[in-house]
Amino acid sequence: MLTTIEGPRPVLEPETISAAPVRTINVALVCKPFYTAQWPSIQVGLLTAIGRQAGFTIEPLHLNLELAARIPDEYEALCNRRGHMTGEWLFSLAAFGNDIPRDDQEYFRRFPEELEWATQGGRDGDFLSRLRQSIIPRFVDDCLAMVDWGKYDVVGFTSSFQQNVATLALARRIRHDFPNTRIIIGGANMEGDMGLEYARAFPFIDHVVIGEGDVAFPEILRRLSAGQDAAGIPGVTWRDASGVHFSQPTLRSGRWIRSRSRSMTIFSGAASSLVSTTEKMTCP
Ligand code: B12
Repeated sequence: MLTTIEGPRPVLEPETISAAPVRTINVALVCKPFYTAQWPSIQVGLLTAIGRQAGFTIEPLHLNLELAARIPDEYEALCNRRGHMTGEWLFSLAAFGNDIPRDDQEYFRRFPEELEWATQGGRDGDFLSRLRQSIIPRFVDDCLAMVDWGKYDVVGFTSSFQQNVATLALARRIRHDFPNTRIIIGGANMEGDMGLEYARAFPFIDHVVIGEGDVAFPEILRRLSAGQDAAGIPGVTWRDASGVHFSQPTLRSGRWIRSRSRSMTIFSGAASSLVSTTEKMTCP
């Protein structure tokens, strides 16, 4: 089934790209499960390159590979299973602990097709329970321990598909142990109202980037490197005593063109390297 974004996503004017950083800051860009282990995250790769080009120290961390290595026979199947977003549920205890029901049987009772799917694939409910109750909480503990998070001024997470709960699980722990580290989240799961609501629901998220990060991300870093806050950057949420705020980016002029394959529609702006060819594009 093909899915399409309704209407154009916000794109920033290229002129809003700012000058070089004022001081060096260290940044980690993190990819969490359940992102495929078959190819690297294009989001992390792109933003790492953009951030480095702007003069920042960016380290890409594909932590999804760590879980893939622990459950090599099941990992891709879990990435590809949409169903009731069982991948998200598997991280729920690690993310929310005692705030949510610990009992797995209730989930299986409500969503028997998830159990059927596991059984058909040669797994069973016990395996899913073991993942949720022990393998995944230990994986999140290890993610916290295996990286020196204290050396980063900013930790950015990318989240699409079933990466949200894994992202929240680690981000919360990093904020707890390293309160001065800024947490930024972007990606398809943060589009539109979803991004605003995540920012409101989880105070440990400093900024959500809603829409493209090509301009907004280096601008956040530049502000932070100058000792300023990131309030008011178009496409980025920020928080103050009165709550979470967001400034809507303006659309650059351009036009939509339909490709010959008819599988995608491309936004073609006026001769800019920032033109995104992925906007309003369906999944191939
Ligand atoms: C290519 C593509 C695929 C490919 C590859 C996906 C992949 N794993 O990389 C394939 C064909 C495999 C695929 C499959 C599916 N896809 Co698809 N896919 C796309 C597509 C067309 C482009 C994604 C992309 O690579 N963009 C390029 C990157 C660079 O851009 P980006 O992701 O938008 O990232 C930018 C911002 O989000 C932001 N950002 C991202 N991360 C971060 C992090 C930080 C710190 C910051 C500051 C900013 C930031 O900055 C980035 C650069 O500007 C999008 C639609 C679209 N137009 O975006 C759908 C899309 C991602 N797919 C979608 C869906 C639903 C699916 C399927 C479930 C479809 C299906 N029915 O099977 C499957 C799921 C696969 C799975 N394993 O779970 C949805 C995702 C919805 C969601 N909330 O996650 C999208 C958004 C389409 C839609 N509008 O519904 N897909």
